[in-house]
Amino acid sequence: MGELTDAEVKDLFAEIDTDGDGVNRLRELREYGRTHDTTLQGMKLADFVRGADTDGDRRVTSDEFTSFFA
Ligand SMILES: [Ca+2]
Ligand SMILES: [Ca+2]
Repeated sequence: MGELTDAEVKDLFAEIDTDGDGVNRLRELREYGRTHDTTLQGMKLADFVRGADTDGDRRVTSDEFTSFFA
C-alpha cells in the first residue's frame, strides 16, 4: 500500500469508527462500505479485515489499522 499519509490513515480510521470507541468492528466497516465505495483501497472489506486484523478478533484496532497501512 503506502499510498496514504499517517494523517490520512488516522482520518480514515476515524471516519470508519462511527461510535468513536477506537475500534473498527466488522459492522462499522460494513456500514462504511455501504455509504462509500464497497472497497477499501481497492480491497474487499472482508479481505481488508482478514489482512488488518492480526489477532483475529474481527475487530481492527487503531494499532492494527495503522500498521496495516504502514
Ligand atoms: Ca467503533
Ligand atoms: Ca484485532
